Amino acid sequence: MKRIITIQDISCVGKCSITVSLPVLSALGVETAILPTAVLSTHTMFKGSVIRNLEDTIEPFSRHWQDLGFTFDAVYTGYLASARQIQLVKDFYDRFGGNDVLFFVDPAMADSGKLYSGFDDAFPSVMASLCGMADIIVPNVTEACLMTGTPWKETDDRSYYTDLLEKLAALGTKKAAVITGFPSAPGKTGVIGLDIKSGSLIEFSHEKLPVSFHGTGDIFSSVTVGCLMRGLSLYESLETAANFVEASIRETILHDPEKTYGVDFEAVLGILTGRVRNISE
Ligand code: PXL
Repeated sequence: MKRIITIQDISCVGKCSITVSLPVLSALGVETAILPTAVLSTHTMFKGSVIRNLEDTIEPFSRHWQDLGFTFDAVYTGYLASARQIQLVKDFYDRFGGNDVLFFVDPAMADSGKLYSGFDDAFPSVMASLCGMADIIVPNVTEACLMTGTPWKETDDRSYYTDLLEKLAALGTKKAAVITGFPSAPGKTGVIGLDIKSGSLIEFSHEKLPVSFHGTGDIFSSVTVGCLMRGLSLYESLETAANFVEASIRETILHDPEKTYGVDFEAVLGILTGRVRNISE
């Protein structure tokens, strides 16, 4: 069984980061170790979240694991709260990274043209330097703009997104840059990505549902990493992730949902176990 490590926060209530990554990756049959960077009473979209920073554990925990000889097939990072945490993640990758270790970075820090609360304007360039070390990065459009110094706009001009992909590749990312929330056509949303070695584009879209929920980016990334670990291609992994997020949203809107709380992905986890059964047969 593949063993990966995910480095992000634990938001105790409000479904995102580690509390969604673990069930999703387990459903995909991937062992997931965790390195929590902070514990929060809720994620930061709720007012007044109480935060306990855990970044001082990153170095001693990783030294312990190194002494025990542990290895990981992938290092997957999500929400990181400070420039110091990013530096500590780079140090972690220096210890545990390597050619056979997938380094997957979701630069979760912004959406709809704005940084999440708690980040300053200098943060995206530090996140960009982490993306430059990664194999695969999955920013949304806002994050891609912030990391490349591109003015954010809502447009369906395809060349805006292909230019963004070129600029993301120039950060140094090794295998693929993928932009989520790509408005491929009116009423559609999707993914556009660049396979950096071959220069080919990966693209697909599906119906844009009229609501958006917190935490779906974390679910998308977790499914993608899990599918990659199970041997699916990047295209198949991204498509499985997008379909799973869409199914989670469809399930959620049946019950008069609270958007900040997150989606009812638990109800559709069977899609992932079914997908894995298909791969193994
Ligand atoms: O889903 C991204 C995320 C993760 N963790 C925390 C957050 C956010 C987005 O706001 O606040 C703590």
